[in-house]
Amino acid sequence: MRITDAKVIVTSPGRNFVTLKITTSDGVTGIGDATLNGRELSVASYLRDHVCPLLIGRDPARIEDTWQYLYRGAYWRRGPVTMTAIAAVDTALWDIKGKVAGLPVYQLLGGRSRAGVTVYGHANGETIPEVLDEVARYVDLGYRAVRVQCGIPGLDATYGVSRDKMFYEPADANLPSEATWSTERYLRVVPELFAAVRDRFGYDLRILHDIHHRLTPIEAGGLGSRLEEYAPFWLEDPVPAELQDGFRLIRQHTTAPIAVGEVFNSIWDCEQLIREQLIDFIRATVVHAGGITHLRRIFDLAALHHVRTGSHGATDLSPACMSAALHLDIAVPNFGIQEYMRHTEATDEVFPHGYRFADGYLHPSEEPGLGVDIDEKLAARYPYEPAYLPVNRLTDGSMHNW
Ligand code: KDG
Ligand code: MG
Repeated sequence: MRITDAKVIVTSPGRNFVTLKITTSDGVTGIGDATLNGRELSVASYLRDHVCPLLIGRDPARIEDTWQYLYRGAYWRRGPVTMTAIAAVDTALWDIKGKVAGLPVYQLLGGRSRAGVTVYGHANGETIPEVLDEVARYVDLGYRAVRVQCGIPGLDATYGVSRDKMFYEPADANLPSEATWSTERYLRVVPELFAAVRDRFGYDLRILHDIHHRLTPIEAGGLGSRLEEYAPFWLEDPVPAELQDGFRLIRQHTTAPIAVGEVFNSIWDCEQLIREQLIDFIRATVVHAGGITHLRRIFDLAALHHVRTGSHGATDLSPACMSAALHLDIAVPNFGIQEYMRHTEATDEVFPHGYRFADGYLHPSEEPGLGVDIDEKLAARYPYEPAYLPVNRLTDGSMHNW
């Protein structure tokens, strides 16, 4: 069996998605997500112009060799565009392998390690009472874990607080919109938010919070120590992770669990964080970290160092990524939690899939392969729409991290 076609499909059923579809000489097809929010067309071009021609004629069964060929063979290693493109190829080949074997992919990864994949959703609101109502909605839906984010008094727009409640769609304009940030105001409101959530919902619910790279290590350590009494499940992305030594400083000041990695694209971005046990959860995901093959490698390294998984799963990661993530989540020994922000109805129609939510868990598809497809005719009805993520400035106008 040989690869006979590799096609890049760009579609925007409510938001932009890039998908790679590989077809073999036996007529078996596989798909992989290649969506990089706000930079979608760079990956589409990388695939179309530089990767697809290399795939034609290759044996689709040689997943590891193809991964190494695209990683080592490019000379220019790593980076989000390259690794997202490699991820799409890798994911599509795992899909094909599963279909050829007649097995869901998780069976090829060692089989089930748990009954279901525990997920968390986002409860957000301008005010704390609004957040509490959103938490209640998730609890009623059966969620066992909820991420909480609230507006910061005195600031117009805050990360994580959006109009959409069940979806997460920050790429909101054809040029980047601007948000304002004040660390001082933020540090005042978060402990109040945690206190209110624990007061209303008690301690059985897992509560998570995303700092979105906005603090310094010492600020993050201080916040973590103030939140310890509310037992956070994790504090996510407390600081930009380029300076990995900074995490030692956080650790010196708090035992609040730390989760990092949604912008990581290779094992080299987290090797020190994992090896020195500076984090508790690694959030790298299939689409941005080199596919199932490479993410498995990261998760295995993490398992050696008491680090659990907590993959990114915002709405901008397509159902093709979510399907693949669930096969890994159900199989690996050190699974922690999976983020699950739902997709719009239009997206679900373009990407028919077999995973399902029940009682706070997602369950991967039992169909051979990944159990997800793309309806190309429907996809063609939703042309690409330029959309950027916002940028973020301090109150004096200086650029800050979004
Ligand atoms: O594309 C960026 C989003 O996926 C990101 O802002 C979402 O931080 C995020 C999260 O934790 O879901
Ligand atoms: Mg995040």
